[in-house]
Amino acid sequence: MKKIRACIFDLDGVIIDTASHHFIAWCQLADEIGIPFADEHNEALKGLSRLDSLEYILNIGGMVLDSETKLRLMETKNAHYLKLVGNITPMDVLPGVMDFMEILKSKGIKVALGSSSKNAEMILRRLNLMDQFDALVDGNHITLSKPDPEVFILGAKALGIEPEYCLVFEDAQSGIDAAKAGGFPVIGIGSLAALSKADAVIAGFDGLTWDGLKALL
Ligand code: B16
Ligand code: MG
Repeated sequence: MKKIRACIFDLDGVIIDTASHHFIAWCQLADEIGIPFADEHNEALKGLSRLDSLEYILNIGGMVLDSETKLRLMETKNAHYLKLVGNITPMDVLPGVMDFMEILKSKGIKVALGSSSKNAEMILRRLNLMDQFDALVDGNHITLSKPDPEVFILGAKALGIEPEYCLVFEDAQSGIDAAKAGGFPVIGIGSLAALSKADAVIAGFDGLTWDGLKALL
């Protein structure tokens, strides 16, 4: 394993549990347009862009819509999502994330965000986390979404460090595939069953040390 010189964090489901807010918002939208959508689709949806997520749901219902209607539905989903995240505070940062970021700082490891979300900056501001990142790449900067590696490649470029030295943290299958496609080592955050293609899987950052991390790779 190459020496790790940078870490790239996904946002939703890694730094904060907004993956569940996205899922609830999509469930609300699916219900409004009469498409049955439940837990079994949660994993597949994680990490996909807003448009790819909508297409996934429309496909379940065998529904084909024009682009204007799709835009309207994406706005409705985002309004549901914004309502759900309206009350988040720095207390909602997942356990261990802040401590782990401090460890990275003390080791001189660069840190970037690699998120599909167009709401990423707003969420980071609410969490008071903007200062923790040397580079931010989100849904507003990319043309191809996960599982394409673009988001991580742009993150590595912004940090000036080659992918093989940038460790990605991801909670989504699409994100693990994206990291692998770009030549990044990747740690899955969540369950081994869902993220088996990662180099290692951990439940979260709580208690994670630098030596513990190295032992995983
Ligand atoms: P938005 P991540 C992703 O963020 C979410 O996992 C995914 O559920 C969401 O559809 C996507 O962002 C787009 O989000 O609608 O806010 O632009 O996990 O890549 O940080
Ligand atoms: Mg995620």
